[in-house]
Amino acid sequence: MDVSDPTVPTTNAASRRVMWEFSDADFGKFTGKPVVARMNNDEWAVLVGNGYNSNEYKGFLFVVNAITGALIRKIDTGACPETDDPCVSNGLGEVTPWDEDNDGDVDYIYGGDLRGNLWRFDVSSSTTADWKVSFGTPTSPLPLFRARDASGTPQPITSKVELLLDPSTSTRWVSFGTGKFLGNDDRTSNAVQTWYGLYDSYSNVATTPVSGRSDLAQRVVLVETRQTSESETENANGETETTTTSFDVRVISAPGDTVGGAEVTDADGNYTRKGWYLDLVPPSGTAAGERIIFGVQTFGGALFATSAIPADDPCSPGGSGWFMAINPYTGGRFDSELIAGRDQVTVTVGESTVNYYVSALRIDGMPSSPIFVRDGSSGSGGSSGGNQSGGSGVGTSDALINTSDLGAGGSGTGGTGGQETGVERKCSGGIVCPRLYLPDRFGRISWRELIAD
Ligand SMILES: [Ca+2]
Ligand SMILES: [Ca+2]
Repeated sequence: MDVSDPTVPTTNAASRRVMWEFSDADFGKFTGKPVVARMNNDEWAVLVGNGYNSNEYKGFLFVVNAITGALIRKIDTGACPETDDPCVSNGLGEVTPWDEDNDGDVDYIYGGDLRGNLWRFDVSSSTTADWKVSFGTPTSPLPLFRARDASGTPQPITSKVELLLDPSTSTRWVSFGTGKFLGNDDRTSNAVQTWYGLYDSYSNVATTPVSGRSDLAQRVVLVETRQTSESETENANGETETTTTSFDVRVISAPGDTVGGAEVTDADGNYTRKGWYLDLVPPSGTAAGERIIFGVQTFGGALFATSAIPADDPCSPGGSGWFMAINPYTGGRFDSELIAGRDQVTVTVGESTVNYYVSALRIDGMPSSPIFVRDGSSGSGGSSGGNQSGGSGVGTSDALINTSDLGAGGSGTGGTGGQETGVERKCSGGIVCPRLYLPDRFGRISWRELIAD
């Protein structure tokens, strides 16, 4: 639609606004957001996965001219990319673009499908006919990776894939979670779902470069426990009242741990694994239906995800989930107080005890995607100059996370800690705001000089 003029035409508003309409037999039901980006053929395009329940039940990437609505390219990922018997309903979800050479146009596009395939599309050529799936052959394309649980069952990827660059190695990483919440059966599914992080520096590979979880370092939820905080306030009569607030927290393993501690790199920093994975299962080992359906996000050098655990009752909108924060390049916990105000968790390792910072907070009501808001008024040191001062500080900045609550039944986790204690505060409308201490990477982190010649 052309929305460049904000006044609504008095007549024929729709036809004067709508520039084009595109449909295709291989379009299904979209659940993600379309992406508008500039392509290597010098055209602006809309990028979409074909969604679910399309005619052929296959996964396609569509590249449509954003100005005219003409189809530029439709890339078929194949009905059953690997031996997949029986071949069942598939479809490509929301896609994420990547500009590899920093010239402003898209070179790779990533997306996941219902059968656990993580696809990378190569659109780096200026010739659209050359755009294709990066791996395998055009007639027999292969994914970058196929997400499967420990028993080999494919894990659906229905949420956004996050892409990021490791600043210490300049290696591109891709992270995503698995699980779906689309059909009636999904509510009661206790299938094990997983959060993955893979590096991707592959070119000219004819096969699937990451063959399975044996290529990856395993992380686990080491501890899940309840912490109780007491805060004292004075009431109107001048009496001191004690409020008790409980938080469920998690500690996630990290490289070097006895359990879930496999290294991703050797002592020289060379990769010994192709990434990491974290099964969304509590330490008891009993899966509770936890899944990632709102994608993964980076912010301030950390990787975040919310997971959802639907309530069994189809008449209840409630459920719960976890807000989790880990190191993008190891999948492990941070050895710093990232989530503010939570006590450390003491764990017995062999004959000694170790204190770990928490990696996750439980949220009542299934949390949707977090929204990160920098709270400049209460920085805890390090970030002196706001937006223009450059990103070289080693201090920390406070950030608040708004995790809006999907379930009407949930009332937010605790949430009464109050802003003044820096723990967590309850926003209006059932929104939970954990407070973070993040590495200071909010300022200018790179620059580019533009010269007109
Ligand atoms: Ca280019
Ligand atoms: Ca480019």
